[in-house]
Amino acid sequence: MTTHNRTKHWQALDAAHHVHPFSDTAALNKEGVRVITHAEGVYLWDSEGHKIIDGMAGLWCVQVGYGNKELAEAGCEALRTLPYYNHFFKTTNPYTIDLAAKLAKLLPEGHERVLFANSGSEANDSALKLIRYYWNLKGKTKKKIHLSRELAYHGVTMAAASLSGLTPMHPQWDLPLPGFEKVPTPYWFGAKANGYGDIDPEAFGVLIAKALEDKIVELGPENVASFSAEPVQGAGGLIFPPSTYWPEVQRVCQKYDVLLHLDEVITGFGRTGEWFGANTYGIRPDIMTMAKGLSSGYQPISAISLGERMADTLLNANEEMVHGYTYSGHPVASAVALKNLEVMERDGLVGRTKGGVGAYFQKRLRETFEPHPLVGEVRGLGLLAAIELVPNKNERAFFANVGDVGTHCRNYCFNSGLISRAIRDTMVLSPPLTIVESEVEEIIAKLKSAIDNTARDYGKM
Ligand code: PXG
Repeated sequence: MTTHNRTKHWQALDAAHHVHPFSDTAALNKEGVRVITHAEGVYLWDSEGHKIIDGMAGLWCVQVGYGNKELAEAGCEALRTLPYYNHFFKTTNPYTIDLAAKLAKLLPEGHERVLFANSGSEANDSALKLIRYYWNLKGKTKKKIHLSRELAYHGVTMAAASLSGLTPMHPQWDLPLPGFEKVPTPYWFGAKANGYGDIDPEAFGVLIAKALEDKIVELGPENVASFSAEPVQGAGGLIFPPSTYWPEVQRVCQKYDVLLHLDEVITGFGRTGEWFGANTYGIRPDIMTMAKGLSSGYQPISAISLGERMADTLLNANEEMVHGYTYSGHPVASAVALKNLEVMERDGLVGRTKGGVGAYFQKRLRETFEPHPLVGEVRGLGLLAAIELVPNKNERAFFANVGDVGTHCRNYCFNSGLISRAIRDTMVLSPPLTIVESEVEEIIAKLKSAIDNTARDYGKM
């Protein structure tokens, strides 16, 4: 078969049998999917032989880049030695033991105990169950409401989607479930457009934390179980909170005895230049969830870590904890995740994300895009960045048809061989932590060309 016929063959079979996540199946099949066949470093190749630079590290997860042989070999070795066994029958395995111990060393202070699951959604679902169990054990059985934020993304299970604050995720499934309440997001760039006036970032951070406090008081602290949040909101548009926000949130949660759940699914494992977003912002969570970068996406695995307070209560209940998955702590996934953390540590990937290539990435993005007529803000930390495309450069207002300009720009990126995500009209980057300066330059050049073309098409240049 020729390359092109091979692509057609795969596209036809995919259209006939494979239902894609977050997709309009009929529209997708009309357009035809792109078949990704292999990957190396920061590059992907499709079945037509096109080379694509992956500015998103897959779905914000491939920390060590593609094609890492050490991770592949660790997985193979586990597949040959112990392809599967569970932890239910008073049993364990060396890979999962070593991974748990390694995590205990890397996690924020007090987080010594971990449970495993297979995705970010499952980890968050599990976290909410553990929070309920905690309050039940404490005899505070009225504490049932789970708070989270507008524009939050916490996954797609019934509970994780209920926790999510991206409203299009709800109506198809009659969600959110009862007992899930939302509070505002500390999205300063959108503050003016969202009716908060011309407020400075620090005052805005305090105001939004106060809205959490007001909500807790309104609902009655005796009814509020937890507050869940991403240290930096990812899929909601890369929202970096003002410096005043997290200290205030921490104080509010403590004051009203509300458990603080940090969703580190994107921010974990070096993304912001520290091992966890908790380190970056000085947050002391009661419970944390992580996935993605834990295995660099090479295997599906996630984890839930318990802070001291929750661990002491849950693990000294003197009864069976009735929770766990067939694949909790899967030996192959554990072996790959362990090797991933060892490689990240040995190669100093977190340090280079903060001071080395991460600092270079931030500086070059700002130099290139801050002066651009279509750009309202460039924000970022480590190897995470967002570029707001706006109608009037200095006004912090959005386009009327939210998402059109972003999608237009994203299409230019795709067609030039760059994967960047458009969230509303915000262009987002989250490349592998192994990226080098010349690859940063390639991403910037392609994105610049896409933004220039978009600006011309919309009469802004
Ligand atoms: N929490 C956060 C903060 C996430 O970003 C999840 C939980 C759920 O993880 P799983 O493994 O169940 O998918 C995520 C996932 C996007 C995009 O387009 C983002 C995610 C997933 C799919 C698409 O930005 N994040």
